Amino acid sequence: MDASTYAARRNVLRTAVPKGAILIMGNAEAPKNYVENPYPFRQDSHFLYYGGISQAGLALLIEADGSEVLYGTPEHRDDVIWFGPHATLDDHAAAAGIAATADIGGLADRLGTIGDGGVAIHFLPPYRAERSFVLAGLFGIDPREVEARTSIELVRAVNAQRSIKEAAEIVEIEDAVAVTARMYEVTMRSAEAGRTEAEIAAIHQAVAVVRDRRQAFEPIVTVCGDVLHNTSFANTLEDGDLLLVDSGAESPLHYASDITRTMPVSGKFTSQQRDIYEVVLAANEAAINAARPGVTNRELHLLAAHTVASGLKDIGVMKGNVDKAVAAGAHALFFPHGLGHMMGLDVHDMEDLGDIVGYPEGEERSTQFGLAYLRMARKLEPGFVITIEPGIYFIAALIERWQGEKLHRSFIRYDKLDDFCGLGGVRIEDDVLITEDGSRVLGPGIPKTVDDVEAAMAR
Ligand SMILES: [Mn+2]
Repeated sequence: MDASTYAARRNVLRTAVPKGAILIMGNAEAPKNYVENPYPFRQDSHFLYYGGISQAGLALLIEADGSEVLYGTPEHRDDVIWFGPHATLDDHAAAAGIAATADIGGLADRLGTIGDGGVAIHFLPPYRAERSFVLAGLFGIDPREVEARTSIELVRAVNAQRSIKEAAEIVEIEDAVAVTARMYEVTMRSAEAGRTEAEIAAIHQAVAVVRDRRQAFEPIVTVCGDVLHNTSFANTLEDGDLLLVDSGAESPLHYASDITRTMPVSGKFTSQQRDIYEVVLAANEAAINAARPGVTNRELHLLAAHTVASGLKDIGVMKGNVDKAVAAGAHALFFPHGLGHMMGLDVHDMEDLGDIVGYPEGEERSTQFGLAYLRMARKLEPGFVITIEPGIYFIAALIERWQGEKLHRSFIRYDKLDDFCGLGGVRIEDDVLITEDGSRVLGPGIPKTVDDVEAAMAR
């Protein structure tokens, strides 16, 4: 993407927020255990969207008259010792189509002058504590007052703009998914009894690392898929286990991908695993086939829930009227999370802006268990990129709790659940673009049917 792309995006934003100045803050380095040993740098996604500059310590100010200034730290004569020949602040500004640069040391004074003139300064809510302190310093206020000073007008404008992906953004996402597809190809070939989750996680991520790509988030690689946010790699794979992998590489411009596949360590699903897998696959495909403009993501979620409940009834785990079971939320014992989320520069795109991204104004999250975890409920539009990631899990502690509380006994056959203990979890996740008349799964195909997964695992 070149300077004209970023300039055009800023023009759209300027038109959507016509009055006042707009301040887009870049990220600073984040110390891990002491200042000089930071976490790997990741630029703020809004800053990437409007400027594309992956460099710490910058701020972009769009003044009320439309003039733009990139604020940063001027070159120090010793910088070349540590960084070698490198792009200067002026180089970065030129690449982003920003006409002027200034010392960030003068930003507070400039903001003060603008504010004294009675002009509003719009900025987005901070998601890092350090940002709150920086903003507090810039505006001369208490850090606890920063949240209340953020601009809902700017939040709405950014959400509206970034929700609709441009063609060049889809290219980036498909590039990210393509690398992720290679990660899964190697992983399906490598997963076997005796190897550890850590070994598989290393093999999996290496495919991205050797291409100089980062992960969009910390991957899940586990034989305990029933622990939904399992970040441990401590187990050894055994025949009979299901290995669940949820991961995604970043594109060169830091767009995300987010894919989940579940595979049998032995290379062949048991008949019980296959039964459960086929239900999750049916839910994944039903939601993808139904995804189109005008449909709400809540409807897709409930369609997937219906498919899960219906399939589990066929298997003998659930019973009764499927519509009533889903309305009551009984399926959430097995499918407790939401169907998916927006994806773009962030793996959960723009979640720093809050529920405004996933919920239309005036609509709140449900309080029902399961549906409450649906991050994205709003009506789909062409250009949205969403994940579709239904799953079925046998979570012993949750089953025990529900059974103890005698919950949904008319829909759940608790007496049958002992047979499924130890199965873990199955999730199948794809990244999906909403098109003018339907949807398209992004990236090259990644083995998903029982036959294709088993074939990809064959050695
Ligand atoms: Mn996801």
